[in-house]
Amino acid sequence: MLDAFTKVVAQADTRGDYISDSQIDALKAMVADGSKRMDVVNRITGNASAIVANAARALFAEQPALIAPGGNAYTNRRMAACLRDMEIILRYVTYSIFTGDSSVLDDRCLNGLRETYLALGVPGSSVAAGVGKMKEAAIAIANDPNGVTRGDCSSLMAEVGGYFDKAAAAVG
Ligand code: PEB
Repeated sequence: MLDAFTKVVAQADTRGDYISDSQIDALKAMVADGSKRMDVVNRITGNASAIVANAARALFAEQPALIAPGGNAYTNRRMAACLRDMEIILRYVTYSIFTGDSSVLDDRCLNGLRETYLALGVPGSSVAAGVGKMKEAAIAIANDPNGVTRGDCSSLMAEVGGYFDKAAAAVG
């Protein structure tokens, strides 16, 4: 598992070279904006159950076959598994935001997930749609200018969106 710092070190080590100025500048900028990152993680984590529940509700409203008899979220057991999966994916996204690197999401959540859903008969495209809804909700909550020191969060929001997109693309 890497973070933004260990990734730079690993890359430099592979080259057998010192860490470059541009890499140091990028990490400096990340440290300077560290409070924004912590606020984003804190907000998403604190609202995780609402983000998951609302995304699931919206997904089932859009794709009612999922909750109809024979659907992939029909029966409480499958519904519970579905909500749990969305929560797991959201949790790994928060880890990636925190570390500024997607390796934990890639290695421990997304690796083999498409194949798992294929084997289970769970429609990956529906999971991807659910992840897309969590992305919208998470960014709306994280990017709310009220209650925090205001600043430019556009690049951080793009990074956050990228982790959700990665998760959706891995299963969709
Ligand atoms: C991935 N999901 C399920 C299983 C696994 C995962 C391994 C099988 C074992 C079990 O049922 O618990 N587990 C999950 C994950 C990690 C992990 C992400 C990462 C570390 O360890 N059903 C729907 C929706 C979708 C869904 C489209 C959005 O209709 C999910 C939610 N996942 C779903 C369902 C099952 C499942 C299992 C319904 C149960 C499938 C079944 O047993 O029929």
